[in-house]
Amino acid sequence: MMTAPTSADATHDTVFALSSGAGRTALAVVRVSGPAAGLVLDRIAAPRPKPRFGAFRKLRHPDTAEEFDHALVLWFPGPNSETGEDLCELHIHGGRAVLSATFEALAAVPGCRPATAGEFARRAFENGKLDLTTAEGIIDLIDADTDAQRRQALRQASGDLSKLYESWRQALIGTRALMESAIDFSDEADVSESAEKQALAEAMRLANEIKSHLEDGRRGEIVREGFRIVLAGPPNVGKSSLMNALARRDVAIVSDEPGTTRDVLEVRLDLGGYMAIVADTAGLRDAAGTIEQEGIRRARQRAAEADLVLWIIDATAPARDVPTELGTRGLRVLNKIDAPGADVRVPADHAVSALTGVGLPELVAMLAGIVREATSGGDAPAITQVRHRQQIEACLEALEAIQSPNTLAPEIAAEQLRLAADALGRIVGRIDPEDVLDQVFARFCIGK
Ligand SMILES: Nc1nc2c(ncn2[C@@H]2O[C@H](COP(=O)(O)OP(=O)(O)OP(=O)(O)O)[C@@H](O)[C@H]2O)c(=O)[nH]1
Ligand SMILES: [Mg+2]
Repeated sequence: MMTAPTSADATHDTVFALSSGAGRTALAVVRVSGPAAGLVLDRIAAPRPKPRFGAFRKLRHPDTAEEFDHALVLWFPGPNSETGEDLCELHIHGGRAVLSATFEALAAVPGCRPATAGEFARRAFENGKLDLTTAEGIIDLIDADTDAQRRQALRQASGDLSKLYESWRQALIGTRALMESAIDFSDEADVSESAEKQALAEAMRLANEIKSHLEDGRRGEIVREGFRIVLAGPPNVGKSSLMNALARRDVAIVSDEPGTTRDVLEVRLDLGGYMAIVADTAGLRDAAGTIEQEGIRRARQRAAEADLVLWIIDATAPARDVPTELGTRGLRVLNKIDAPGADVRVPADHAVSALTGVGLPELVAMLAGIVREATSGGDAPAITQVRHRQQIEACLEALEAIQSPNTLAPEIAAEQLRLAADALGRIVGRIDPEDVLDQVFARFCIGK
């Protein structure tokens, strides 16, 4: 994937791209953004239509005047456009030949070139039409596979998170100004002391609010990245069989030989509208060769990072107990209840047969319930990305340095408040190291 150009000249170009889906379609939307967008209409789709009104036009090559399509065209002069620049849209017929003729014609207009991935969004960001958090929401919306992901992304794309972070940032800036006034009036003890007290109280209030936002059980990240379920247990209990049954396809190799699975295998499942990532792992046992040992190490690591561990017990050989390290994120699943000699009285949270499918729908419903529980948290917007979490933690850390027994000089407290506000500024892209911007916008596809 190409990355968006960052040099200043590149943004003076006029860029074009197919913004609708690729392939043979009835209609395709080509967007053109930049100073030459109006010229594009004059040269290819004259006369230029009234701003923000659709008009039917014959499209012609700017040099040969050869007609290549009939299209609906729209004209959005900047700054009232999606990118903030002059922008036009050509709703052409969706065939490959029409599209390539359109691109050829556009490239023939001076100053026009094809857009790189995310370039439209990047321009919108640079013109203040979009903040970084909202941009990330739009990417997530395009990428969303499940209903929960779509709902959360739409919320972020409509600015819910940006508003929250921006409101805290503004409050911190205000608090810092108050703290600085304590410094300015330091020869008037009363004024200075009350300003400082007020600023400290406000910093503490914000710290508490931010802290409760951090303690959201990762629900936003779970929705976005998927709820991580790990299948673990001794060798040969049917972990891979269960994974295949859940995925409804043969993902993992199954055999009666203990130690079949040596690596971590993953499948993505839609569990009642929520994304889950189910991982099959190597059976845990002591006697094992070096490769299997590495597999076991990976299995333990995955289990430690999981949101939920399904500990599989073989009903025909219920030998081992659930290891205590699985803790409260473990669910015991008794497998092979169909097999001759199966002991169905072995204590477990649920019983299934990966072979016949008995008990599987109930297991799926149980898992969906657990994921729903883990992601529910009322109306407050949740943190959706690690990138945000890191900055919020940095913000809180800066604030906590101020509060606890306040021995800091107001100058230092003011500086801590600046650090806290800057951390939040990085989330919405007010303080924008280029590399973060490049990373975020490179995730967009071309034409967005
Ligand atoms: N009867 C019966 N056999 C099962 C069931 N689930 C798995 N098996 C059998 O148990 C054996 C082991 O199954 P696997 O799915 O490979 O077990 P595993 O836990 O992944 O094993 P390792 O990868 O070696 O740790 C195979 O012969 C399966 O056919 C079940 O529900 N009923
Ligand atoms: Mg296996």
